[in-house]
Amino acid sequence: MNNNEPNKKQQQLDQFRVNDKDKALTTNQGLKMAEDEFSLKAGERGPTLIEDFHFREKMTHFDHERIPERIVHARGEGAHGEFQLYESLAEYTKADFLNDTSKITPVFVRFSTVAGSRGSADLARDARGFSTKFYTDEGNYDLVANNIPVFFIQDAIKFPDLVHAVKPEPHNEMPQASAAHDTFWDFVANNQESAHMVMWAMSDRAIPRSHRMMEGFGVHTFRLINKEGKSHFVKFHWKPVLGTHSVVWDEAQKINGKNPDFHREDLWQNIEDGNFPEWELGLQIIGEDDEFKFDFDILDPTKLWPEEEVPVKLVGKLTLNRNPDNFFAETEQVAFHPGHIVPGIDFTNDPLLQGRLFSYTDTQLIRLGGPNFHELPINRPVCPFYNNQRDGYGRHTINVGRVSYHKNSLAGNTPHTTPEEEGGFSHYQERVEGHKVRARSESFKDHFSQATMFFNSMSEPEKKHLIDAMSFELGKCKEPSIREQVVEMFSHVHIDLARPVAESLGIPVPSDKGPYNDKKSPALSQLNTVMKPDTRKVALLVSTQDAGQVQAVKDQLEASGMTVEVVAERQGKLDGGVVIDHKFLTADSVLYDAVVALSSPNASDVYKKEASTFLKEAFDHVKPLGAAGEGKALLDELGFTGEAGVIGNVLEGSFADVVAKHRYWERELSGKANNK
Ligand code: HDE
Repeated sequence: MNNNEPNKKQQQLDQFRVNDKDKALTTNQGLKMAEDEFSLKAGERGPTLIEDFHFREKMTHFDHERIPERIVHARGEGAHGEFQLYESLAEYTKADFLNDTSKITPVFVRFSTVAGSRGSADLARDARGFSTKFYTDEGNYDLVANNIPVFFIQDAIKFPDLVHAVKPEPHNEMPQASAAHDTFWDFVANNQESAHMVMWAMSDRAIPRSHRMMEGFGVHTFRLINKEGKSHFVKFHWKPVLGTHSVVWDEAQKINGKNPDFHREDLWQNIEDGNFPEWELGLQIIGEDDEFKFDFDILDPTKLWPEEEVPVKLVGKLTLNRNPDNFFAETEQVAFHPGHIVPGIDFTNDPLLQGRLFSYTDTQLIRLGGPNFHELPINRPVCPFYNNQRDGYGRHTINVGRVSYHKNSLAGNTPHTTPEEEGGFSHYQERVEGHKVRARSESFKDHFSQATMFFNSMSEPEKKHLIDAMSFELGKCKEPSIREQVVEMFSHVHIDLARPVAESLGIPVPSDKGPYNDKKSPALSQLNTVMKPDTRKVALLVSTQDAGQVQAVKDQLEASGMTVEVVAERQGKLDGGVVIDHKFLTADSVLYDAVVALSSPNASDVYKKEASTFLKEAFDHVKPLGAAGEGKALLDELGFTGEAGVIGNVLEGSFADVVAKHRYWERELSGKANNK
């Protein structure tokens, strides 16, 4: 913590943290129990007695341990952290946490997949949630974001339809955590506003390497309001300091089997190791006068603001530095809401945002069992809160006095309202007029231009991945008509996308709908992101005789910020004392970013076989490969020497630079790497 200022949220949570270690076991009434293994029975072999209050209490509590999972975003993990501003944004907003650069605002962040159940695997092809609760001195501000900047639909009334379509089908509850089925693609073909987000959902963005290597987007256009009451339109971004990186689809599917908690564990372990994940907060700002200056409607949530047209201003840093103590109490019970705002931030008329403002509290009322979930420790603001709301399930606060209404004379008309000039929230007074209609604005009717821009902006490997992803997903659909409808729809995005997908599905190629726009936004390609070796996980394959070299290689890689795990035939220690983290049985190449092989001349046949399999799979997943000493012979045997991203001696030259590049797509494009 800077300024030696205590973290207010952690101080507050400390009051609720309980450590049972070394304590006497009691009932919930505080009664110390002499026995906890046997229920009370009439005779040693007799029936259990209803009198056994201890058994009843223990079993009843257990019977009620589960709450409904989130209807969407059920699978996720969270972490605590803090946010600090680089420069005052007083010109745009009066929000206190965006004005004062010395202020450190505590945060809680939750990452999630969207479609799968709470126990589903992390590497589903899906959008990711990225929710941040800022515990500001003016109340909680929630930025409930995704890792994709646009959405499938333009109006919240269609959200239940979208979610019904993507979730497992209702008759047999299959498939789990996957959009690769008929109802999802039937929805897409018949709701063509989804075209742009489908492009993102089929791109590498939907299979992130880590939640630490993902962008975040507030999606909607919000408003910033300054002290003078002037409003600017704003879009919020999170830019990961480590860059935006993904895995390949074949790898994703295998990770789901080898370690379904891959992202959860990655976040947890890096925080435990002190590799605190960081993002910069970015703002795109458009003045009120420029609302209609663009070739898209800035209130349409299926459109992004190209960063080349509206630059992203980096204004502060988010750091996650503490894991939760209890998953249920914190990560499961946290309740985010895009309507939790502070003075200086306000809404626009984006019809998707307007509907979200209703949905979140509504769903939380059932999920968290009543109207008092704001009192749960993780949800409490760090500033005081008072009003005339009373009672309901699970009320903690003991409101003293007899006044619970406004206006009153008995309590001097308190709790009182606060004038806007003194920090009270007052809605931005936007002028609105119109007929009551159920309609889509004309300006929302272009569904394809930005989908085409996204396609144009992809590099060659990224285009290939998009085509492969659509071919996979549609290939899993059972109804031929759905494949045809979707391919026809995407011929409006680009024939270079629709044609190869149609060919792979063995269906007629739709007609060319060109000319297509040739607009590009280089910021959309992940090839233009930050490349760093930091926190990359390297498997060091060693045979039992390699002890001497192991430490030298390990030290060198760790000095460049990489994390090294030693993998050998058996667990334990090497002769020199180096700990073997995994044996081949519990490790797999898909769980690492890079592989380095060592081998002594008399390495066993088992080692050679296992190491070759490891290296071969990493090569197919276009990962950096290296060797030291005799290990190079393995690379030679496999024919990998001289290929892009393959280094014969990692002790010479900088393997860190090779790892920083993340993947060597040229192997894939040349057909040398085999991953489907
Ligand atoms: Fe959500 N969304 N959403 N959503 N959403 C929920 O709230 C909803 C949308 C997002 O980590 C639910 O407490 C509607 C966009 C995240 O706890 C629910 C619409 C974006 C999370 C809900 C949207 C999001 C949720 C389910 C269309 C990106 C996880 C559980 C109008 C900007 C929050 C809950 C967490 C969760 C409704 C669209 C992000 C049902 C009606 C767009 C990250 O209220």
